[in-house]
Amino acid sequence: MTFDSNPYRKDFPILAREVHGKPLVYLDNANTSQKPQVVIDAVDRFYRETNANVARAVHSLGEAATSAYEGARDKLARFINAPTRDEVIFTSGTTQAINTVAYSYALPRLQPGDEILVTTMEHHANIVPWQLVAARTGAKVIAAPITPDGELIVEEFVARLTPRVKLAGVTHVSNVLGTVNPVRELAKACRTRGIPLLVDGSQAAPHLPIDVQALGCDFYALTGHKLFGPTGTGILWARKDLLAEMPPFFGGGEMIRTVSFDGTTFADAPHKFEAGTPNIAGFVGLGAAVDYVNGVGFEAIGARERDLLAYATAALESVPGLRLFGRAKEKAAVLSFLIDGVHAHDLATLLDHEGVAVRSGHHCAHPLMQFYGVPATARASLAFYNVREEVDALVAAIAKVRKLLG
Ligand code: 7TS
Repeated sequence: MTFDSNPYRKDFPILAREVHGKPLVYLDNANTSQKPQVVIDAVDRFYRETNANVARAVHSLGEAATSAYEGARDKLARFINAPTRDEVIFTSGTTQAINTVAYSYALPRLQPGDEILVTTMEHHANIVPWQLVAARTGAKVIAAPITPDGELIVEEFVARLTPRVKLAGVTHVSNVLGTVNPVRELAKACRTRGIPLLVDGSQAAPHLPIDVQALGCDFYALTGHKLFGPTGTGILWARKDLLAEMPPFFGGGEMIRTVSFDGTTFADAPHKFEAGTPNIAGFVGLGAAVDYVNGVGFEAIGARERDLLAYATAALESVPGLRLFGRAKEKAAVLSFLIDGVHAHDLATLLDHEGVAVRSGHHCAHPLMQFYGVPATARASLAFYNVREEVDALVAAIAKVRKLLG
């Protein structure tokens, strides 16, 4: 299969490989995306030419490594339009970012009876950290409902923003439904009530331009490995005044000002939240990924993904017995579905034999599966490097599976 209609495919070496003797059709981008050669090269070059620890050695390599690492922070700050680079904390991913807010911001503030408001469509990463700190404080986690089409019911979210709510969290884009939530509107409602809003941007960053100032949120978390960068990278952005009030979550080297047995004083953000040796090469790679994405541009990414979403939606709807989950008006190219009489895991396994990679399971969204009354779905999640021919391959592989099992 050649996919010459998409000039970006050649930037991603893995897309040229085969699986089970068939061309790879990689439709599991919401899980992790593939890496362009420029990212692979940046990591490789770092280890071959620059490797040293950061923020401590005065020798040449130490300085070069520090400037590459801090340079990545500048790139990420611009990528999300953060007011200052010091508001960008490097984490291992969204999960660590949200846990940092849970333990450093929420835990010291929560009282019995307080609430943390999220939505039914959250990933477990935006549910479980809140439950852990709620269990320690007597607070509780509540959820705003969604429609059967998979849209957040905004009035219901706003109605739950009572004085008991000490923090709200919402996913920017649902990893199961593709729904793009109206974050600006939610942030405005939160702000007028003095409630900080955390946005889980894991699934938004690869698809949409992000401007944390325009969104008006207080915390924004994202994952680097879904943004064409290395695994083990991510960021937490938070407003400077909030970071200043937050005690560190992890203690150790590189996050202190002075240490004695009488007491320790801490560095300012972001270093206060970056104890120990970070994933230096990973962040250098993430900086290269951001450069790459900026080079492609969100206009081109959006245009390709809109075309793919419309094409894939029509193609899947034509499959007899297929149920599609998530029909939001504002939607990213994520398609969850089930086929009558076929378990999602069996479907994903059989699709793999045709070279088609999709995820099956609960997608770390048990409450959403409970809402739809299903244990699992199959999910095709697309990136700008996918092409219509791959959607055709998915549909052809599904037809083969139906014939086999029907
Ligand atoms: N939030 C959302 C909305 C996600 O989709 C994911 C990962 C995470 C948080 C966690 O990110 P991490 O990098 O810290 O692990 N989502 C998925 C998925 O949809 N399929 O596999 C992982």
